[in-house]
Amino acid sequence: MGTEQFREIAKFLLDAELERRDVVRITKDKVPDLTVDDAYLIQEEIVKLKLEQGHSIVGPKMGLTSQAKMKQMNVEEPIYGYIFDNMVVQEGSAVSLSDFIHPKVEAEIAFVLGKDIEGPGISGAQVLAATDYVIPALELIDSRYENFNFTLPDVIADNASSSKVVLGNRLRKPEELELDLVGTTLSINGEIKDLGAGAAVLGHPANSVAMLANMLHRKGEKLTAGQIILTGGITGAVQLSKGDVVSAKLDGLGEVGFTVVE
Ligand code: OOG
Ligand code: MG
Repeated sequence: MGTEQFREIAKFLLDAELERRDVVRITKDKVPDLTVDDAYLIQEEIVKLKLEQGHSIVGPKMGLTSQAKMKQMNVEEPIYGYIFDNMVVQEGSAVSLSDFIHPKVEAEIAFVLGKDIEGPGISGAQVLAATDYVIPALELIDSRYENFNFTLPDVIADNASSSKVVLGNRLRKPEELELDLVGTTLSINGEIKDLGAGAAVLGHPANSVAMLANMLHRKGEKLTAGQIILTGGITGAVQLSKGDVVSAKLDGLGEVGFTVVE
């Protein structure tokens, strides 16, 4: 496969996103032998196309970093993707179901870096030393594939199902908390749908950022100061419906929420 075909598949997935239409996973007929490396090259083309459209990168994100997520999606390896400026939703605001295909929400911890981090061999402790703030976050994922039915290369090529992010208003210094012990609940209309703790994410969410730095190093890239990085769902993802009032509470980090309208 060459750049031309990567770009063609990237456009196919981007069109599905723009037209809010689900598609059959690309490993079904288009590229049955797609490797993980080639899937990241398709993702790179998606990133380029979004940049060409005038959007900017807020930061990379990690996905499938907890057992809850890996089991739910039947994929056993962490992945990364990118969040863009037009994906960020104001905390407390309303999102419209018509902007999505079949959105789900998951509770996460986001890191804001104060210093660049460059792999290889980055540890969670090094990440904590380079982090300015941690923020409670809700990620809205919206796989472009029918029924979120995908394999590892499919979801990588699809920019890790990225769609929207809601960030809490409160910034906390990472050293003020033990992030692995942060109890987390994800509620819809006042009912707890799922719960967990920071340790669900690779033992400690800082390990997720460390793994990301080490994965990006293979492409000659690094994490940069100011980037906002999602560390991956602590909870499983929950399907959204019209009228939902969504809220996550993260012990010591605070609350973050939004509502869903038609
Ligand atoms: C892939 C995206 C995973 C996370 O936090 O685990 C992700 C998916 O589940 O569709 O963002
Ligand atoms: Mg996520």
